[in-house]
Amino acid sequence: MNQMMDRAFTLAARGQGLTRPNPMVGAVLAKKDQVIAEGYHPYFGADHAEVMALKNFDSIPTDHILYCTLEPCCHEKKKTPPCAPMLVQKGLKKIVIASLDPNPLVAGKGVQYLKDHGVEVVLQHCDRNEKLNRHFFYAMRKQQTYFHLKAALSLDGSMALANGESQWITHQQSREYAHKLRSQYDAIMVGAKTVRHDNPSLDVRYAEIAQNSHFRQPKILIYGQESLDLKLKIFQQNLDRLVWIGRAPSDLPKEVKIVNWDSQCGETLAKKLYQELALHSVLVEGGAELLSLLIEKGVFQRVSFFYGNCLMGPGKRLGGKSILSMQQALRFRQARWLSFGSDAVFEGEV
Ligand code: AOF
Ligand code: ZN
Repeated sequence: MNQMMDRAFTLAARGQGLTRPNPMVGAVLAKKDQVIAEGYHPYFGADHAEVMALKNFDSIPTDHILYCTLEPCCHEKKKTPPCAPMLVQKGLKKIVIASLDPNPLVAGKGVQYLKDHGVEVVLQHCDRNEKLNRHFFYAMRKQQTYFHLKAALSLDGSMALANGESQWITHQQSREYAHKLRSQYDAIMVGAKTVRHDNPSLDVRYAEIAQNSHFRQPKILIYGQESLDLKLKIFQQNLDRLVWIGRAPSDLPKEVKIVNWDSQCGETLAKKLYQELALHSVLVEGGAELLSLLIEKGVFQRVSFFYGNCLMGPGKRLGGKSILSMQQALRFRQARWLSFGSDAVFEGEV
């Protein structure tokens, strides 16, 4: 990859966890192999990468090229003014982009606008965007929410003891990694039984990003139908963050939003969450019943299985579809193992 585009991606990644559900975008203005100015989209609602990079320029010299990791936007009626007209107005002559913007409101129209106004546009396709902005690309293309399943398991494959106890299977170090993961998702989803049993806070605490004033805690989605004690931790914070999925118990505080969804109905949860809550990404953290339901229905794009250094005997396990031959066993793409002390984490994509 061109070194300017490489730099633009490095800058883009600084917005990780802060721009969601917007994509991370970086931009570099260069004169031959010299960087003249740089910018990135720092957080949701803030200026776009191109605006940040060019804020000190009233007009751009004709021998300067802008490298941008994403096609400049051209649509209106949104948080910030569109970038493509600004680039034309400042006299940009050439831009190199790494991907078209999959947002249907842009999707090539930004490039067309630039070309129509005499700007040379080079599309230097780069897979890095697919990884960096995997949630945004998936949600925009499929118009549905990206699901990442996360489970903590013992070495012998239990997620909890028969009595529901599961604290703790993994150690602090891998829990820090889990919090970093949480920070990258629009929402964290759990089953109501898990909330009742574990009384989790479901926020990002053990990660530096939580100190950033622009960081917004992910929403909390609770799936199930059983009544929960209102003294539980999730009810002791901003109730705007809570969404109940499924048939809500009658004593739920009225501030909690409800999304009616029945696992037996044809409509997929991924479409429903996208349409009703505009969520691009959800990290599902358990318990075994909810994870098994989503595995059975094939509602997942990525998994993280955290293995703790313990044997727990026959307890609560993951279900899913019965597999009749090893040929049908699901194997993951981009598989990798991470290790945190004596814990190991498997990650892969469907
Ligand atoms: C760009 N440069 O740095 C980003 C872009 O609500 P807004 O104004 O922030 O616009 C969000 C949309 O703009 C987002 O859905 C995506 O299509 C595009 N993001 N575009 O030219 C940027 N972050
Ligand atoms: Zn823009």
